[in-house]
Amino acid sequence: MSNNTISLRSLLEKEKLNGINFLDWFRNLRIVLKQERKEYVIEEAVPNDPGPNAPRADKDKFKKHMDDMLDVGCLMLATMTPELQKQHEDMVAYEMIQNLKEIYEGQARQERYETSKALFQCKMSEGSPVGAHVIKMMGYIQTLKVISKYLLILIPLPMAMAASTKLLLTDLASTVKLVPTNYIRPISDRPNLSDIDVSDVSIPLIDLHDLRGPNRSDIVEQIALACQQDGFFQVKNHGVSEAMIKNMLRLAREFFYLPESERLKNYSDDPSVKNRLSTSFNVKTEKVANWRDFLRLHCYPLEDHVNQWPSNPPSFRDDVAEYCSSVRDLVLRLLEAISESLGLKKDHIEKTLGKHGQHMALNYYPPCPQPELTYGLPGHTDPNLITILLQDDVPGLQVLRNGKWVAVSPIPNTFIVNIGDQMQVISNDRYKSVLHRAVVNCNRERISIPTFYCPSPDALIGPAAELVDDDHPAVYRCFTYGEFYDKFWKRGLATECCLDMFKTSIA
Ligand SMILES: O=C(O)CCC(=O)C(=O)O
Repeated sequence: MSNNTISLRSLLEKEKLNGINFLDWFRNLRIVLKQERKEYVIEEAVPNDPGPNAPRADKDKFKKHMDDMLDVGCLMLATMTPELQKQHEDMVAYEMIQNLKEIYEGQARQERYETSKALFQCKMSEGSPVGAHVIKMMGYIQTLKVISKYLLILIPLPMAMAASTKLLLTDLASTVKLVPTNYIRPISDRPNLSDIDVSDVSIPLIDLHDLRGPNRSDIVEQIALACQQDGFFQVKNHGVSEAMIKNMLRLAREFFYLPESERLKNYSDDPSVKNRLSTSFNVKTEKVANWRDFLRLHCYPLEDHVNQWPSNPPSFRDDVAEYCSSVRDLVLRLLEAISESLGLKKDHIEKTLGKHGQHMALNYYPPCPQPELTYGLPGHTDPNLITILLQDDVPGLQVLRNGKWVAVSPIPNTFIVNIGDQMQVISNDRYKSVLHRAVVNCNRERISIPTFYCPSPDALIGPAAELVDDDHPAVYRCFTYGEFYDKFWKRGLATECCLDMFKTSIA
């Protein structure tokens, strides 16, 4: 370390980071790291260990990153107040910076908001001198200037600009080297990708071939077990042709590859618009965005919706309509089997649905430069009755099992079926609506196409009478699906299940 470096480091030591001086401290830190050629450790996430068999150059590069990261981390801790040290001592340099930015960016935005409000509300009182009023206004303007400069340092300019000019993630993702700050999850809520179980047998695979044959009761038994234990299962020989599946995935990809201007013809950020292209989950209400664009389509009855679907690619409407009908047949077969598996009449569930709805989402998850900081979709349960998910060959779906996230490896030509909140209610908690989430990766885009089957908004949902007795009292009160769905959208995607609000007794 040169003398020069030592004197530069003393810049930081002179005035320790205490919160209010973050802007100056951060600027000085960058100067020191620039001079030491170590700025990259606060800009890049911790790299993966290349392993013992990696080429020498990769191993050396990894070791250098680790050494520099440790060095910079110690420097940062040594130049903070003890309170900030305590908050950051278990983090590496990169995480410390992300955390500090989150804390101080929020503060700066709040301050900008309050100051702008004060400026707009600043009125000259009658009879008071003009000069005093002007000086007060100029004070606010000066404060706003300082805060704006501060925010630009926190959010690197190209990112801030890109984030503000693109409506869809698809058109932003390829222009950024780092995840823009509005996609970064708090440290306590990140996917922790290195701690995931990857297993081919993560959820049961059920062959539906014999559902109409002599082995029906055996298949129904397998479905019952999967719904009780996992809330998720995969199905093969489901009756939707391989060609149709392939074509559906191809159409989805072609749609998201259309030029921005063509795609944007379908854009809306209003959740009450039934057929629309949008991004994240609910951009109007959410605090942190998700790394996903999606095309939402209502598909039953088809003739009510198909004319509002995208007309490009040219075969989109006809081919997607065919796919929807085929998936509907599959759902109806599954609903019969599930009713039977609960000991109910075959048509119990279908009858409960009223004038039921079928929606689908075409989810597009572009490659993400820092997948460990964000989600495609965070953990949630599905508010509907049952979901039939088609995914391409890129892993991303994870299911919560015994308190641990388990990755579901894609199997070609299978669907993933999961129990939604309404099925949990009808079954009086025998069947589970389970938390699941979608994570992203830095190399490959991913497409998933869930079909959601829903009761009609006025359908009365409650535990089936046959499943309630003295030993199994009703866990939920009766409610309309409309009431449930409304609550679900208002509260957004959250890991606490919306169902708790409908329990007969709050545990
Ligand atoms: O992309 C996935 O695998 C999951 C999608 C999902 O959970 C949803 O759209 O609700």
